[in-house]
Amino acid sequence: MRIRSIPVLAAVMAALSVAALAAGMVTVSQQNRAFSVGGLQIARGDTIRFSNDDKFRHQIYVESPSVKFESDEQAPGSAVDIAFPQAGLFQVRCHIHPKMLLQVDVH
Ligand SMILES: [Cu+2]
Repeated sequence: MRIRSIPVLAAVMAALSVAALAAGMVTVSQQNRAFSVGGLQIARGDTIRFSNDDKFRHQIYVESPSVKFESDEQAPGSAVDIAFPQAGLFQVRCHIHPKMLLQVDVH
């Protein structure tokens, strides 16, 4: 019993550390010239990964006093990560497609 429980415990510990690493990363798809969601709530320090699932380029940015981010032109199939270290409301937009808007509420 004791011998058999050790691998189980190790598996649980490994699963927990994977979950801890995964926490703090949210993926948003860019498809059909839009973000897959219009708004997101995340925790301070979280990162959003923007995955370009379109057949053309995007170029996203955030402009606020506490978070300034400008991506390079983002080729189809590529991803861009934006970290949000400060609480507040932020807007992610795209230079190429002005109608693209993601509201991010960091708390
Ligand atoms: Cu775009």
